[in-house]
Amino acid sequence: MSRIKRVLIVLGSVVTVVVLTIGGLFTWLWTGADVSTAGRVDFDEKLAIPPLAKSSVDKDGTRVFDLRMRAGTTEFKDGVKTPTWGFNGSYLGPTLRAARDERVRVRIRNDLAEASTVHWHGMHLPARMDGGPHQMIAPGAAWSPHWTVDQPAATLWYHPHPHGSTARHVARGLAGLFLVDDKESGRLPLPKRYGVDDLPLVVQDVRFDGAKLDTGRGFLQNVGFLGDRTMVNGTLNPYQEVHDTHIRLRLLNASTARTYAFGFPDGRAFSLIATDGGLLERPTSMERVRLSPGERAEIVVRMRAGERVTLRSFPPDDYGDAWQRRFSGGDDTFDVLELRAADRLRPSPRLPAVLGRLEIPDGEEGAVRGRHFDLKRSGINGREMAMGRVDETVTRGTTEVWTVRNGNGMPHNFHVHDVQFRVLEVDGEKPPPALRGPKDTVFLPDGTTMRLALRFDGPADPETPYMYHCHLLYHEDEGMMGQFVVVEKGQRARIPAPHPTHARHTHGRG
Ligand SMILES: [Cu+2]
Repeated sequence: MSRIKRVLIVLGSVVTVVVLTIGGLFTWLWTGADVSTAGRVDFDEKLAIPPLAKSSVDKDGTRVFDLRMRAGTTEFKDGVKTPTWGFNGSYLGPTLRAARDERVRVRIRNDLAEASTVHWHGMHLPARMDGGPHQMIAPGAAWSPHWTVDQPAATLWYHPHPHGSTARHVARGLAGLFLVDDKESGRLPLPKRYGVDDLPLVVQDVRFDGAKLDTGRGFLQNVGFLGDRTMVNGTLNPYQEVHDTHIRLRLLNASTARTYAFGFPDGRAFSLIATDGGLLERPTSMERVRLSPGERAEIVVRMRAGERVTLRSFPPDDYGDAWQRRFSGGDDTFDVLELRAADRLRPSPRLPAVLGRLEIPDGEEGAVRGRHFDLKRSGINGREMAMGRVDETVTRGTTEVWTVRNGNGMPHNFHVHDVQFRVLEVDGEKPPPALRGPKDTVFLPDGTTMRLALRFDGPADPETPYMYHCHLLYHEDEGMMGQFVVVEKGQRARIPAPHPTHARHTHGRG
């Protein structure tokens, strides 16, 4: 009897200790999982503005740029040398800029010790020039894609896309902006002096491990790497002096996994003027703009003389359940940039009431077919990405309606190469204003279904696929990606050349 009692007491104590330990561990994990830099950033570093890339014009009128991918070190903090990668410099890259209808050529040289690619995110261009995982540039090799810019003014960007290694290459510093201009937007009274009242903001979250950039994914972070602070254009604690009453911010979320909701602590409204692929039809006043990885937004902020205003990222609305919010970044707050207004400001012209006209069909008339995409971390439509398999074949010159659904219990987003699409519906409703402009990447919290209208009017190439994928780069690298080709009517897709499917980090095709 007493022996059984003793056993029971010991057993009871063990169970109590285990329960308390697990409970304590969970409480510790839960309370330590959200991050905030609100009110804790010194803003003592002048914001770096990425230089405009030099270019020359060929005899045939082609604008030619040079980009060199290389390794180096960057001093983010005084006296601390961090190993990084960059284009033409040690971190990030210059801003390429070209006008609609211009022919461009970019001479890229890979001086890294491993193969990579350069993808033109948001650009409408032939599949062979797209810089996806089929256009690998071996170490020491060069690649010179060329195309005619054939889309409205927009804030696009470029970054590597080697299958299985994209997150690592982007997080090392390989990213830059590509601004497209056009005549119509050039005539609008919008802030347009680069680096003065028109500020490019490449936003990334980082975490330092000593001098090194940490890229490790934390326990329970199922979206990928999440940093504990942000930087803009490679500047930690950035401030920018401004001298105009209207300041245009071209926001790019160049983070590998984090979703931001940008706004201002004083609750001031700003005007959203452009989304991923260019201008909205009219400016829309709002207090927050949510950007998942890869998305862009252009906003105009009104400044008062002498004030200091913080651009903050707030916990995004509708990010997921409490678990996702806590462990995947949805409860986090960051002070991103301080705008310091001069004591006297130049008055900016009023924003125009009408900005542009959406060049994307609404898809309800003349859409030849629909397709469905089920987003799962294990793969899209139940299949993990395979380089040698074409998932979808699209006929050139047609409009399609794609239904994209995320029921995977975690946030995802969806990016389609080559096109700017129109969001028709979000969960059966008309999309909110921030999704009414041209888009190439959309955020889908768990439980969301979106219908998108896409028009495929580029050249057909049955042998070279474009990608569609989750732009949370950890998910993309894991295989949350598929391939489509654009063909002439009646043409068949031809399977891309055989490719090792297991050696994810060694696809070297010069
Ligand atoms: Cu995802």
